[in-house]
Amino acid sequence: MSEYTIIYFNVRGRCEPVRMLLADKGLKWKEEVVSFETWTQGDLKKEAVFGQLPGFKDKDFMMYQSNAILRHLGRKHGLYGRTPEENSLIDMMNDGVEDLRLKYLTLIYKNYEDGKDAYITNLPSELRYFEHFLSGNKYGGTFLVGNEISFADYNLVDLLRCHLVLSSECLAEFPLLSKYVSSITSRPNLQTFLSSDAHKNRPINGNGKQ
Ligand code: 0HH
Repeated sequence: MSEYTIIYFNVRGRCEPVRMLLADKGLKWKEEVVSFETWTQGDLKKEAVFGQLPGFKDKDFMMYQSNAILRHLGRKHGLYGRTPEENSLIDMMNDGVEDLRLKYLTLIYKNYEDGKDAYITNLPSELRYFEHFLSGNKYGGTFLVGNEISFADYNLVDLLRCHLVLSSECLAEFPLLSKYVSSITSRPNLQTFLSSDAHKNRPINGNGKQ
């Protein structure tokens, strides 16, 4: 029986990095897919700590907030660095991913038609920070921090893959980020998950824009 359950809408959204982490570690999970009707008519919204999903169950422990879920799994499965400094750098990079994700989600849900061209034009100035940080990794930049994968890597790779759908050439001028995405997505378990129908058929966002 799987110990984990993801409670979320039928989107990749804020849960695909969690799914990527679980799949890469060979862990099983259940999906409780929440429909628009269930969400708007039932009690789930009232029960959710901040009135939003995703929710996540670890046996009978229930929690919310996608980045807290990533950290929870990071702590449990050795995906949070080896030293306090590595822990903090992983937190720092995950916060940077969240900043970019919020900009991406604002474009998708609030300003897609009017804002897409300007967003893509400005994107190199956002991605440059990640390229630069990878270039400083003394182990060669296979991972953001140190020489092991962390929860922040799944989060960044997912967000970069969303951006590649938005603008297929967006990594062309970033050799390290390009290599980073292809090396992480070639990890056998992750590659299997990313080529599964479960992943491919799940919409990226909830409004059909991508
Ligand atoms: N800080 C939170 C986190 O990281 C933010 C969660 C959040 O924004 O976990 N949740 C949104 C759904 S994520 C939410 O609960 C965006 C995907 C939208 C998919 C379509 C949703 C259709 C459902 C009506 N939104 C619902 C709400 O706020 O009532």
